[in-house]
Amino acid sequence: MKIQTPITTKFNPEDLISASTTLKNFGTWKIFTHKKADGDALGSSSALCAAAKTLDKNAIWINPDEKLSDAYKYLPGYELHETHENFNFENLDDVLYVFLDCSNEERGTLGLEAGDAVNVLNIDHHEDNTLFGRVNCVDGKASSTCEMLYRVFKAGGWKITMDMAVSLYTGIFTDTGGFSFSNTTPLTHEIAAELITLGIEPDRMSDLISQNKTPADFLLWSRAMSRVKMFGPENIFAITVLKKSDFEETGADMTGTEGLSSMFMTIRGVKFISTITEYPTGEIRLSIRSREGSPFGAGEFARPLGGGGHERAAGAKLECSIDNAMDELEKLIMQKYHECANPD
Ligand SMILES: [Mn+2]
Repeated sequence: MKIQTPITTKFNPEDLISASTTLKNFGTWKIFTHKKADGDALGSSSALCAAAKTLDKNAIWINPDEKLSDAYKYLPGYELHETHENFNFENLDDVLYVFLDCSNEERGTLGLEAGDAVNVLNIDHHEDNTLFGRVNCVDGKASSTCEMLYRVFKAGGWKITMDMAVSLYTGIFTDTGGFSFSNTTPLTHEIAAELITLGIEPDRMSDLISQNKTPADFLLWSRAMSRVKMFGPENIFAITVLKKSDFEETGADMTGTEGLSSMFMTIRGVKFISTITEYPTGEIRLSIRSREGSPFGAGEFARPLGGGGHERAAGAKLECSIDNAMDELEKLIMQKYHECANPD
């Protein structure tokens, strides 16, 4: 297993200038993001494609997912994205590979090996980013990759068009849970304010982003809700499970789980939750959330399981059968809880 060390050094604002200069130096940008792309992954990809237009660059937007969430169809250029699970990264003079919202080179389209001599620009806000790019612009304190991208655009003196604003606002809104998570800073609000000044309508954006569940998604969610198990001291832990058959029987697809884990965080007193999802491939993945008062953070729980993410939101894999997954996860959580309660 690869040990990922969280970034402890302070972010250097010069990195914003390096990122914008690097973008300006290349004629073609191939834009990559992580698997199971969320609002920030898609918003930042779309924003960078929109920026390419204003700078007369050639941009190609590439995703590893076969199907992207329909909820983000409104993003400018959404219909132009391509799907590649694997990609042949080559060292070409005028081609820049831009990775957005990826904490390491394995989270998205595969094919890039750490240390490959190709032009990679890595723009992200994950604290556990492995700085795998030739140029890295990573601030673990930023709310979102869209916030990072806005700062890169500003550092380059680029004009923010309405298309760019719609995309940037989407990523900032979704990664901050509508400006409600602890990653929301004065800067986040300042950027949002400027996007609103440019013409963004917050009520319209909120409807576009939040009012997007299908009836099948609700049937799926009701199954997850009916299986919630709460445990631990004062029931601060909650877990649930969705099986492959739940997707087949409700008609929901894998994008239907977006927002589900955050919804479980609304249970009074719950400080840490994890949703187990069985993928069509049989792979079992955990979506993890934590809040103030949890004995350990989401990222801290995910890392020993080969996963990663932020303090408050993370993901990992679970190696067991789906029928034992709830028991297995409960055991892992209680183990971690006892470890934290009795260090040594
Ligand atoms: Mn993000």
